[in-house]
Amino acid sequence: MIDEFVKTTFYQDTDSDQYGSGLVSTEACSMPVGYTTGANDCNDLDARLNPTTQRWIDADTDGFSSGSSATQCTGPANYAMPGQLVTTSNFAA
Ligand SMILES: [Ca+2]
Ligand SMILES: [Ca+2]
Repeated sequence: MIDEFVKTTFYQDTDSDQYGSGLVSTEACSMPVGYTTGANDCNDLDARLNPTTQRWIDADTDGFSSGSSATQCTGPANYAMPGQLVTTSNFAA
């Protein structure tokens, strides 16, 4: 039996990066404008920050990346987004 009145929880997506903050949620049959299905945005005020954010490892914090990267929403202090680092020969944006 199909229940046509099943509601799904949607989470507010303030920065429109398709990841919700989890702070504000609503239940609806279809996704409201400004909402999304996930609640895994570590910063819902900055569209550059979400679980697919690529961070470059700058182990010695000299502003140059070692060329290694990790994809995660929040990162340690020695991880930086491409725009925060000085380009080096082994830096691939
Ligand atoms: Ca978001
Ligand atoms: Ca975000």
